[in-house]
Amino acid sequence: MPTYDPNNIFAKILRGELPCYKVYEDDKVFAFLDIMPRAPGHTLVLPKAPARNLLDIAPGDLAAVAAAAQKVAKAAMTAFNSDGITVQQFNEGAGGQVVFHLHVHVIPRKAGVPMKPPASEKEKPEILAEQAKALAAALQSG
Ligand code: DGP
Repeated sequence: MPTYDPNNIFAKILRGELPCYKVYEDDKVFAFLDIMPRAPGHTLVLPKAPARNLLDIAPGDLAAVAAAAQKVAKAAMTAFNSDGITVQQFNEGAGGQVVFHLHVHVIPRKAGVPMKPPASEKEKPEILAEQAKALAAALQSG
């Protein structure tokens, strides 16, 4: 199995070396918007601890990520008036993983609206900023 690369793009975001549209943080987990969303409000939920994917993450960190993904999903139902939520998580290149720090995709869905293809289009910064604000507010009040 390949080892964790501390210079992956999400590790840089976690260290504050690159910007992000943050929506949630606790002692074990960090969540921010995907800049190439498959649907409005598409959020990535990450462990703060270094983990490449499902195959090497410590069970306690995985549990914390799952609990945070549930919080984000519930908040997204309110913030985006969603009809449902799609959760995805990819492992290794063969499994569809592109960035090698474990992340869970939480994707708000509207009935009848298909998801965009993965990483197809960058969202405008002002829209991401607005969505992050709405989601963070729903998380705080929920
Ligand atoms: P995957 O590793 O296949 O689960 O997908 C990686 C996702 O990360 C993809 O949906 C696009 C997103 N992404 C790529 N680069 C960046 C970035 O610099 N910032 C943010 N917020 N998202 C990114």
